[in-house]
Amino acid sequence: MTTKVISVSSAPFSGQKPGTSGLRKKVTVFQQERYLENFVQAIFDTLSGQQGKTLVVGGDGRYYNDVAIQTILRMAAAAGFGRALVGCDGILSTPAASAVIRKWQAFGGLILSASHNPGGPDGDFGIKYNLGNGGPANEAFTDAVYQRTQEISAYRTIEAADIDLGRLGEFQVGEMVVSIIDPVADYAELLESLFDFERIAALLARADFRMRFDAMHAVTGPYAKAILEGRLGAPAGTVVNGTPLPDFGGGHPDPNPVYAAELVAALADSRSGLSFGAASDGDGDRNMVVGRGFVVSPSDSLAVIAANHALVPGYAAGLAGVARSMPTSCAVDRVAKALGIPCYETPTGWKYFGSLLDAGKATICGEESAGTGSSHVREKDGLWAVLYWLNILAVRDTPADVIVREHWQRFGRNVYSRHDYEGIETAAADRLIDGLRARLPQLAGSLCNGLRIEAADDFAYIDPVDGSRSERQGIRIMLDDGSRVVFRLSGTGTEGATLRVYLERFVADPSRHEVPTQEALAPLVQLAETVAQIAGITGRKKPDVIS
Ligand code: VG1
Ligand code: CO
Repeated sequence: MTTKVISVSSAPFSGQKPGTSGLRKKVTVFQQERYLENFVQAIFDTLSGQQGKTLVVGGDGRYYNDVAIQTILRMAAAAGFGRALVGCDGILSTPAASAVIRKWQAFGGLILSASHNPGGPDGDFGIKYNLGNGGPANEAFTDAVYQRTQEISAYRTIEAADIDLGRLGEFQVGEMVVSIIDPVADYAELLESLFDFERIAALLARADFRMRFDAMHAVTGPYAKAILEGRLGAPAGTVVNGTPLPDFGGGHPDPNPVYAAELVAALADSRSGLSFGAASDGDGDRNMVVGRGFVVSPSDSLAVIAANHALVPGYAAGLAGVARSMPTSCAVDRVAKALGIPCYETPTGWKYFGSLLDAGKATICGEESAGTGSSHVREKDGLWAVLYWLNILAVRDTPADVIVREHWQRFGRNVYSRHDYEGIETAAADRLIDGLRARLPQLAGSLCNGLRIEAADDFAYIDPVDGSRSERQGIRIMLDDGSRVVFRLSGTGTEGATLRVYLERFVADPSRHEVPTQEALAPLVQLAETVAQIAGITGRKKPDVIS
């Protein structure tokens, strides 16, 4: 007997436009009747050929994850999917979802996460669709989904009871088979194929090496425990805050020096006995790497990872190329030059790396926002980056801070920082960016606060594989000494606007490498204020978060 598909009449909601990484809204917005259903239906309507195929479903465990999964499973059955692979308890980190899609050759996946945004009943929820390559859908797809949300008149579902997400095994939702899978196994196996687990295990067993991994009560807890404390034998307690909580313990699961301050403080305190620290974000795709009293900047981390690839089994054969998002520092460009490989510069968001990875043009990619990853999946991958670092530390037997300092000695230092102004009025943020855009022609070639602006533009990108063009991806002010100031508005926030100001200055002279970052960048901060009138337009005198 075939299960009856029920069509429920609906009407469009405004604003269902995916941002940098999927649709993110307050939980209360998603809880409106038909809101989630409309968006999921718009995705399914944009697909073709899913009949009988496999859909991967999982999320970062935040509040509303379980409710959304049950709804999605019924709708997936109505849309004709033959099978759904769902992480046990609804858990799948973003990189693990990517790995599962690839390994089982699924048609695609729905990942439920608002990543680094806070969770809980008053927090944020999010959803994004990943394609069969395991990577986030491209702009053409997300634009089509948005179009569809604006004209939707019904969604389709079936009548079926909720299933128990906490039990491994096979279940039936209408005609569709649901396999509840171990969320860690496929992913752990993949990482084990890339890194020298024996050497890492030996490092973790040393009495003079102690590590702490802060999972920030988010999704990486079970993964880090299984891999670090399980397969690699790190002492119990290496992973802290390792149980995913629906509200992340009230915290902000963003691994940066502000929101992971405790970890940074522990590494700065010699009494802790710690030699290496790491953390990851809500959905497990970001990473933070901390040495003794030393936070590794994500842009430097990307460069170090590329420069040391020969030490890591999965990459020892060489890198096809590297890629970074435009606002990410140019440190990795210098490594690519030395290696004689191409370096691609893309707009912000992992979706732009997918086509480079698929085409074999890049092997390693990264973003300044603590995201690093490689061709092993099509997402950034927090634990991957941490294991990569552990592999380097194990082979070089050198502390993390020394590795970075030696890197600067060899390549020079791209001093870098990002200043975020959060929750500013949307109208003011738009005014600021529009004003900058209008002044671009005058800025290029001008002298400002005694600094020579060589070029100023609004970054546009043409995908070298499919030729698609993305415009208005960030205002760049480039100085004649290679320094840069970049302005863009966040596409992941849910309240007002967040202005991101990215500052970068190249320092070749080793005797100046230890100058404190904010001090070295002070003239650029002033320049940003002068050209953008941040205080004047937004009323903010200083940023909320400096990373
Ligand atoms: C931010 C970061 C970007 C990252 C995106 C998703 O976007 O800047 O580099 O790809 O978050 O990361 P935005 O538009 O707010 O600047 V995650 O870990 O939230 O999926
Ligand atoms: Co994330």
